[in-house]
Amino acid sequence: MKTAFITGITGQDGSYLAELLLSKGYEVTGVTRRVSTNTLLRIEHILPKLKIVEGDVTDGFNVSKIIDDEEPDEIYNLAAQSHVSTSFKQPSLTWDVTAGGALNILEAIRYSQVKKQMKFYQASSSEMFGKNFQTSKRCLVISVDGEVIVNDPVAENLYEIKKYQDEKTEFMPQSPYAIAKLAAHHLVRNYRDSYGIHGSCGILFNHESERRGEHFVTRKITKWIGEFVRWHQENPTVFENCQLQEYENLDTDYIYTQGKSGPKFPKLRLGNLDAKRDWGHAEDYVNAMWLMVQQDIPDDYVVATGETHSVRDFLDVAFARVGIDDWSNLVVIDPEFYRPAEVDYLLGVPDKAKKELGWEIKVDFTDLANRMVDSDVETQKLQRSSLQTVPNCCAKKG
Ligand code: NAP
Ligand code: G4F
Repeated sequence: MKTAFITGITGQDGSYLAELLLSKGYEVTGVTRRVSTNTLLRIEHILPKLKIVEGDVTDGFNVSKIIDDEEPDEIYNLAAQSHVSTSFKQPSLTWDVTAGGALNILEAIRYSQVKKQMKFYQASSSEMFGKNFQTSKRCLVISVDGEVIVNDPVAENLYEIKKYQDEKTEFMPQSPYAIAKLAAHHLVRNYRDSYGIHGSCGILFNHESERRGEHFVTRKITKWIGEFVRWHQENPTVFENCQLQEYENLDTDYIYTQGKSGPKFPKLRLGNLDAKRDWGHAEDYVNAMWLMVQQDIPDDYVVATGETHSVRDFLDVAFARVGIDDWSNLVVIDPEFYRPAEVDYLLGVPDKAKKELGWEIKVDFTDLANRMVDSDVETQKLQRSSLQTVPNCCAKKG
């Protein structure tokens, strides 16, 4: 039986990866940090099948001890301070976890007795490209038989310029998070070249899911929609003749239906709506991680859908799912959510992963947004009905 060790098992990707590896018959060990709250929610359903060890990737001794004890066949380093905005506020912590953590694992592998049998996966990120992209030019005017009839490079409007990132695009990171990820990325390459470690980096573009952390923009939007739909349903008299999108815009912070004295609901506060991302589903992306590790020769791969959409596009699709065509009165632009430096545009070309790993996506942009909205609406519905059910111990005795 193959064994795998996952750091970051309590996170979005860690939970899907653990499920995937269990389904393939692996024995899976995951590291969790001792914290004062419950971080096991995403893996609660598979906990009995996992081995959980206490640890922290910033503690090199702890990491070495776990790797020595477990001697896993495969190590997946998903642990990170992964929130870009937070990395501007806590750059030092972000560096220690995201760059230092990777170094601690690589050192542990380097000195392990079974180094040659271990395969390592590092969670690199499209954030490393930052402001940079490449371009390709495609002529839009062709004749019926496919022949290019205009070939004048000056006539720019006859051409489509595609901006994209792939394995050959130079990195130009824009945040402490991206810089720490880039350091880890180079460390893997350096340890591969210097010590023959089987280390691969997945340069993964944004991937989301029903389990996405609540402070990333997609989940922040869908969670708000779930709560808003619930509020709408809990105020049946107020909403008797009111379509979901008909609200009074009395001030910038709240949604009202009957003037300022009536029930109100805080608007959705967001930052830059024009940023574009290549968004896929996490379940598809953990499969790419596993495929990389199965290769004989370690390498780095871009994993992406090949499509880009703005935050605005995501809002359109997510609100449409609950019947709202115009969300402009429900959203407030709040400068607090702007970043000191932004990554404006990400569109990955995953040709290498498709060709060499046979990797494909199953969930597209619209399916992703719909699944996330449905899940948050359902979660709120369940919470509402559990509140309405009077527990036996509290029910009035007749
Ligand atoms: P996530 O949900 O934020 O999960 C991060 C995980 O790291 C959590 O399990 C967290 O544990 C753990 N962690 C944080 N600090 C740690 C420490 N000091 N020691 C041990 N564990 C620690 O992130 P994700 O979306 O699943 O992403 C997984 C990895 O892929 C991350 O490295 C992320 O940077 C990278 N990545 C993500 C994307 C994306 O779009 N999702 C794209 C490219 C790369 P707690 O539960 O205790 O906080
Ligand atoms: O959802 P985000 O916070 O994701 P971001 O910054 O792209 O980072 C995620 O993807 C990376 C891969 O490219 C990962 F490496 C990283 O760990 C993380 O998973 O923000 C997406 C975009 C940004 O341009 C941001 O400025 O949405 C914009 N945005 C607008 N309003 C917002 C908000 N982002 C957040 N988090 N919150 C807002 O209110």
